[in-house]
Amino acid sequence: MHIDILTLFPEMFPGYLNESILKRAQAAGLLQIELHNIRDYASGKHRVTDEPPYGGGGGMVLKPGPIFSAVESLISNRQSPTVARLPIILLTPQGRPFTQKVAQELAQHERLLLLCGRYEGVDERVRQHLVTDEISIGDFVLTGGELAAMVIVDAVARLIPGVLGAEDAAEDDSHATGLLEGPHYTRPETFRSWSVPEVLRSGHAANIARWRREQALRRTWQRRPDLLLTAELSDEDRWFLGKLAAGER
Ligand code: 6GU
Repeated sequence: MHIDILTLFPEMFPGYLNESILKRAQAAGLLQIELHNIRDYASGKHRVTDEPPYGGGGGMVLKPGPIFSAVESLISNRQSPTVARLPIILLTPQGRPFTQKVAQELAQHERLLLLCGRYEGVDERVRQHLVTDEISIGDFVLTGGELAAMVIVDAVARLIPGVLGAEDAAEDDSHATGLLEGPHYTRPETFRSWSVPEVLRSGHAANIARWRREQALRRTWQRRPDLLLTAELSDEDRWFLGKLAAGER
């Protein structure tokens, strides 16, 4: 997958993107990230990228010119099928909420373009005539879209086949199954008198799988009961939730 990121602050990115799994994904050729400074596409001696809003009211608004120029220089070949369906995504608190489902949807594309908003906002003509999608990472306000872009790159990249060690490692993730994940344990067997649950040391695969499922159901019921309304649940799951609700488990 190829991801172009347009930002006024490209230097915010390399520290995060060039470590760990994302570093390995890029080295393996599974992920290419290209950073583009919007200022490089601004005209005039001072390369101005933002101006006060028409009508007054303080703050600064990103000008349309540099953003259109930057995007158009990246997608000059509009005939290519990849470019025709290329998502051009504005990161903004007014966007649609980012979820694991949206990450899975974006992971299907060969290429993405992420446009980081800044200051008070972006000229409305960018929204109306350039971007194809707007995404927010939650109900809070950041100083700009850069952190949101990194969040999206991270969540999407780990869904690309081959990026995680075991191919199915993303399948049991919290949210991927519609439930939160249950607890994990590693060595030592007893730490400060606290022991690992017996079932995990039993070697009985079916019992372990059932225990993990029940722990995931329990944790979701305790912390995010809203998720149970849309999760895929078996009859056995519903029986267990019934016991939980009755205070019997
Ligand atoms: Cl995408 N941008 C900004 N500036 N703030 C946010 C956000 C995005 N998502 C949540 N808050």
